[in-house]
Amino acid sequence: MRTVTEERIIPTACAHNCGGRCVLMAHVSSGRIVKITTDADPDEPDAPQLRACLRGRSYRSRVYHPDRLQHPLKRIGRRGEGKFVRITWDEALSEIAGQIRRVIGTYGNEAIFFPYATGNSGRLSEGACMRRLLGLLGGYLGYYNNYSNSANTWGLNYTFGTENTASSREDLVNAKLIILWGFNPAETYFGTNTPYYIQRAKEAGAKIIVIDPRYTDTAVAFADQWIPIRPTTDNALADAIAYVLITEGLVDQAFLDRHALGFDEAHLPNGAPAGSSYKSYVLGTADGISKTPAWAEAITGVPAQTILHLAREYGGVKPAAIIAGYGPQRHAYGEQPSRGLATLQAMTGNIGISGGSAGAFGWSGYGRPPRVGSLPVTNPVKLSIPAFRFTDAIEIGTAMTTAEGVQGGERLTAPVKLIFNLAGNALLNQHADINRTARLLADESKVEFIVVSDQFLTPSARFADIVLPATTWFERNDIATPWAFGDYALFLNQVIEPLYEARNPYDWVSDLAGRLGVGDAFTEGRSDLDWLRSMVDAARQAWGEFPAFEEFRAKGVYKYRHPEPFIAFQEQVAGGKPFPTPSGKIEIYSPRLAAMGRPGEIPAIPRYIPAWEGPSDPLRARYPLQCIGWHYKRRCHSIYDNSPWLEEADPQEAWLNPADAAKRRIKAGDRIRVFNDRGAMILPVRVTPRVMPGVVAVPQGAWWTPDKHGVDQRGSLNVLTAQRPTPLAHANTQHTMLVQVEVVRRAGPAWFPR
Ligand SMILES: Nc1nc2c(c(=O)[nH]1)N[C@H]1C(S)=C(S)[C@@H](COP(=O)(O)OP(=O)(O)OC[C@H]3O[C@@H](n4cnc5c(=O)[nH]c(N)nc54)[C@H](O)[C@@H]3O)O[C@H]1N2
Ligand SMILES: Nc1nc2c(c(=O)[nH]1)N[C@H]1C(S)=C(S)[C@@H](COP(=O)(O)OP(=O)(O)OC[C@H]3O[C@@H](n4cnc5c(=O)[nH]c(N)nc54)[C@H](O)[C@@H]3O)O[C@H]1N2
Ligand code: SF4
Ligand SMILES: [Mo]
Repeated sequence: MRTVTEERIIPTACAHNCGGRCVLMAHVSSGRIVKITTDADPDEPDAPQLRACLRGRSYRSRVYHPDRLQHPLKRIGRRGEGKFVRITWDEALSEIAGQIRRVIGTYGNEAIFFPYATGNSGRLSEGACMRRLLGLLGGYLGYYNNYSNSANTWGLNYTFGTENTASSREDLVNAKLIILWGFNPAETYFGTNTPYYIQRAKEAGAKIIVIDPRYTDTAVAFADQWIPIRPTTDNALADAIAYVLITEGLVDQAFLDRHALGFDEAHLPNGAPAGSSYKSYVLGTADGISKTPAWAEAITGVPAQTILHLAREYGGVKPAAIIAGYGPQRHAYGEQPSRGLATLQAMTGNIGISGGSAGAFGWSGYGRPPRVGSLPVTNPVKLSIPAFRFTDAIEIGTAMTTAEGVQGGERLTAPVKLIFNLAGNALLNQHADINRTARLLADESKVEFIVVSDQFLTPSARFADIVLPATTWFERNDIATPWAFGDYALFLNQVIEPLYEARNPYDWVSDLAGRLGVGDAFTEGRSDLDWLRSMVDAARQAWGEFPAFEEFRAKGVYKYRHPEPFIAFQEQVAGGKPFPTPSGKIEIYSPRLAAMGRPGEIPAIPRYIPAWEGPSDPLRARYPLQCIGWHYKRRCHSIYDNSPWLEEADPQEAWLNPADAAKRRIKAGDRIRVFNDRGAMILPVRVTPRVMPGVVAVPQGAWWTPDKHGVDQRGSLNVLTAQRPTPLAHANTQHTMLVQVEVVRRAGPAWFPR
């Protein structure tokens, strides 16, 4: 007779780095997760349910995936070849301890690096624990920036004096017009429930316009109008909108006079040359070119009439919000859209008011609520590099200087020799120019040792010397909080015992710390639960209503409630407080940027700069199509690429306009080769008018799967992207590339890696 064990329901969470974080309820029977459900609390306007999406709901398919890493591995073949043998944790940790001692002894702590990695956003993640340990051992080479929005944050800092420029989402309902500019929250969320707030605004009567080369899911769900635009040309559209606002008297001059620097000649700072204001640039006083809608049409592909109507609409309705995603800034000169859209917001006086907007949709936090703290880490090494330039640090080592973005010193004092790639796939797959990165990593005379912790043998893990099998959220306790917008905290309860030989980060790093003689300093005599308890105690000190540890744990979620929406820069605009820039104004003209003396790439005012590999690059003779990526609903970056459930829901395919397909005799259902000088990939095509002519769009995050000729067989976008950073922020430009596309009629190579 079959015994039926009672089903228990344990609160835990999905903490993928999609910007959201959602409630998961794990149903367990006989020690096995049999079902996942989600938030069943009442859905209240000031505390909406945190319902999981398809990805989170299929987390069970990750936990019990047949390819889960089961035990530690040690490389035996050439690096990157993917040949490993099974070893014990004891062997793995003594090898790692030995490598840490050797590298610190030979090269110094500055030779140890952690690439960007967002796979585990818990408070006790592998990255948090290992940074704490290495801090106790003298430190490691740090990084600044991220892969998400660094061109944007630099642009915002130079304009507003801070990157925390966003109002809270509850305020969207007060906007009469919302322009979603390269923003696709129906797929990317940017915080659980962002589409819900847009829906509320729509129901309250807001008109919604989407500006994107693709007719996105967001456009399908919400848009009254879709304006397709050529990638990299957003500033030309912004400049032409500004032209119409100026010439038709739609500028809020009183706002600019009070709050802005350098919009017009009368408000230029001392020392700025005559003719250098934004208005002079737009009207063509300085260069003889008026930035008219007709001028912008030729660049952007947006008809002049459409631009005229858009400008009249944005200048004629108040309050109106421009909500930009990060798509427009993950490009060559990505700092410019950040500053250009801020200038339009200032020109219409939509900053600091309810229903308006400032800057792009930020996630760095708008100052509320007090967040749950993290594991204390102190890094004695002060040197750091831009996150996106770690392969440059590998390639040129101590020749890397402030010119390549080194901070905290003039130059690197050691080459990168030991890498800890923990819960990340940006060692290879998510970083630009995979073929170049693979060549650099394969060279054992450069990086001497690579440790990877993951749940799967990802393309990055294949380049490891030691692979450590990681637990999933369901196998450990932790706390997670979302990007800025979600006013809540989640407790992830352990649901099942760790599978196979997978170990929790706090557990194996404590073990490693012991081997390196700093066990007590690392743990301070505390268990993982003790640390989580101390974080909750501190959160309670700062926010009296935060529940006690056991109560929080039992419930699994705490939702903060706020009586009013947060309006960014209200204190400055209504209260007369200065903006946190050196001049106290919104710096449309930035004296700090002017002082850099590189006006061609880093202008003092925002402006359209034709991109490398953009629509006017002569390289288009060989590679005529602009290729962009996007963050796809069926994956979180590369996570779930190996999930058959999600592949069935949303396959990996390239979008191509019917006109471009017809020119190349490509039909629906064909397989196509997408290629440029850096690489080639083969994947199925979706012939669709949902992408504008001249653009091919490939969802980013597929696992690199090269055949023996180096041609990727999966559609892993970074075989085509370039390791070329933006000029100011040193940020990634992974949406900027030119390609050619052809149909694949038969198997066989057409491309070889350099
Ligand atoms: N499902 C899912 N959600 C995610 C993630 C994920 O991997 N999967 N990742 C999360 C992370 S870490 C991040 S940083 C964010 C990323 O969020 P974003 O960077 O905003 O997302 P993208 O999809 O790259 O770009 C947004 C839109 O910009 C468009 N776009 C591209 N180039 C241009 C351009 O030149 N001009 C204009 N106007 N539009 C352009 C794209 O077609 C896309 O629809 O998403 C987060 N959310
Ligand atoms: N072409 C192109 N490339 C891009 C982007 C783009 O738009 N276009 N976007 C960029 C952006 S915005 C970002 S944020 C980066 C993201 O880059 P990454 O942070 O590297 O993203 P993921 O692919 O999600 O890698 C996370 C890894 O962690 C593993 N993992 C998950 N949970 C755990 C855990 O609990 N423990 C351990 N040890 N491992 C775990 C997963 O299996 C996965 O391999 O990608 C960037 N790359
Ligand atoms: S992937 Fe993001 S939106 Fe989906 S369940 Fe997880 S945290 Fe929520
Ligand atoms: Mo990101």
